[in-house]
Amino acid sequence: MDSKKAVCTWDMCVEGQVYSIRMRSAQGGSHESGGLHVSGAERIVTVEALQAYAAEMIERALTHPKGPADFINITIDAIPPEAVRCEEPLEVKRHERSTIERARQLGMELLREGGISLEAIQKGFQCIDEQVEPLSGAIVLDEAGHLLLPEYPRGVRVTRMDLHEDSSLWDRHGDGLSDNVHFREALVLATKLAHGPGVLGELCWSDDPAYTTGYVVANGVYHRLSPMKDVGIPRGGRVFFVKAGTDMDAFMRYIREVPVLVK
Ligand code: WAQ
Ligand code: MG
Repeated sequence: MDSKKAVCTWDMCVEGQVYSIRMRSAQGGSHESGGLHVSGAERIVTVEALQAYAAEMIERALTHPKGPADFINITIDAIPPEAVRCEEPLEVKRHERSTIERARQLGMELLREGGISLEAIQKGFQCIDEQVEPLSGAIVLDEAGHLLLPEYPRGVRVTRMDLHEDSSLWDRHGDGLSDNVHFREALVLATKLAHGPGVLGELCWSDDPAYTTGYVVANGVYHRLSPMKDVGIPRGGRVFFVKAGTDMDAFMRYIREVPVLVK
């Protein structure tokens, strides 16, 4: 199987049955019972491909750099084809800096230009840097830095998204970027999120100890920033910045339930 591509074409999406398949894994038991998050993955695929993707996700949870998971949850559900939304990928810009401080400083400036206060941005960095237990999802802050969903101390997860087989992304970036799973999955998530109700921006870097490139989304642009952390640091996370007053039930329904293919 070519794991690079979602096996869903535009025609199938509008005419045939597709499925959301998603995996989350943890160590020391399930997330609900206090286990530590190891990894997660998301695809939208045809029925013929489900078994192969399930196998790939299990492999991924068992071979993650953070160590093998002892809890793996795979959820599969059918999606009505007419519910699938297609979105253009966000514009991508690349910024490399000589130090973490400089890359982060630029990330802060870009988020400021997106209408987010310095307090909120600093709190966002703190939420990722100072997490006591690994985040398994994103922290949601308003533009002033207030926690919008305090009932989710480990974060909320975006689900039901993938890259469309015919996406322009496959050949737009050249230089091996299309083979970069971190980048591809992050751009898919960021694109879905950016179309959500009230969303102003996002801050992210990986929990993969070897992957030091992170990103911010502001004003509709996905800014890749290197380096956002030192090699060897197992802490990463996401912060979603959402306008104060946004209907958070509608926000949660969107990030969890609306299937989005990035084309
Ligand atoms: N929904 C919400 N938050 C999530 C999700 C999700 N589906 N998946 C991961 N997170 C949060 C969670 O807190 C993780 O610890 C954190 O994000 C990092 O997840 O252009 O690989 O999968 O090269 O490690 C950035 C790519 C890669 C930059 C980010 O994130 C680039 C990455 P990871
Ligand atoms: Mg990861």
